[in-house]
Amino acid sequence: MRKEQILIIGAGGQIGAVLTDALRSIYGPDRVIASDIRPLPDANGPSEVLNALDGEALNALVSKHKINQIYHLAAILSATGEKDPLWAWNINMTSLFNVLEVARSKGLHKVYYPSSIAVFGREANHYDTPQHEVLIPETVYGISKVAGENWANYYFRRYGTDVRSIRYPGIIGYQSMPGGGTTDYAVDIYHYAVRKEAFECFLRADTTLPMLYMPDAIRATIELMEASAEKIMVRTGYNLAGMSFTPAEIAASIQKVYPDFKISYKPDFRQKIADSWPASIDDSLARRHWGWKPEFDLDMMTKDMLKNLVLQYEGSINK
Ligand code: AKB
Repeated sequence: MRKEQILIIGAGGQIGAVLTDALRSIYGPDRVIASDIRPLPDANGPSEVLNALDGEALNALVSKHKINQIYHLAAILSATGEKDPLWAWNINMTSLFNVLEVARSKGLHKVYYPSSIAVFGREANHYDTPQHEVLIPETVYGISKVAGENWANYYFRRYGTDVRSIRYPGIIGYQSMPGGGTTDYAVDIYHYAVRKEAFECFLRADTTLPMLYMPDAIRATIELMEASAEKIMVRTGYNLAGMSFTPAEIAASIQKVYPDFKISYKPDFRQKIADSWPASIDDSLARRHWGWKPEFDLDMMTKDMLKNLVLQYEGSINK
């Protein structure tokens, strides 16, 4: 076991819940402190209630648990952020500054800060969007991620704070639900399929977006954080790709397993957000610098999602 003391902020969220378990199996349950704004229901290790906007509370928690690594996963995502832009900006930026400041002042080993494909806008190349691309995002979430990446880079160059980041595509997993994103449909659709319900999609049938299956996302995050520092040559956020598909293609993939599955389309305000994002991502620097390689394609993910969701729904019925 390594002597790391890790704090996860936003451990009740879609990625946080799965990452907490993965890190506990590597470092040991007691070395990973799960925190969230609400009490965590069935924590398999130490947990704390933390409002990431409260810098003093964060400082106290870092001292109490002798934390030397932080994974800062709390954020307001693209769709929710558009409902109240200034509120979303305040949460995303204040929480990041609190984390960067505690990391700088206490000399933490490492910080993980997730970025997103939302950093890109219409001016970026739509296909195979390169790492170093023009960044003019159209959502407040995207603006906060561009700013956040730049602050991460600034803290690294100015203070040597070892902040690492990935520009996540849409993340799909069976263990937890996303909340407030534009790519959330790609999780919901599997739940509808398993419940044998028809699904109404809030994006057009032909909207291609970059996506990643949860096991690949967790592995990428841990591989990035465990790579030796000299390999991390991008200190903003690494482009990362898994697969790209449209709602029609994910529905067709589900229909290979459930031929009767039905989908209809009723685009809402999220269509405009999706249209401003890339269809596919060039992640060659992540591959070259720290060896990133995705494992799951669409059909492999569909089989795994459906298998696990069936087990989950059966388990909840039998409880
Ligand atoms: C969202 O849809 O807002 C997120 C993201 C791509 O960062 N899933």
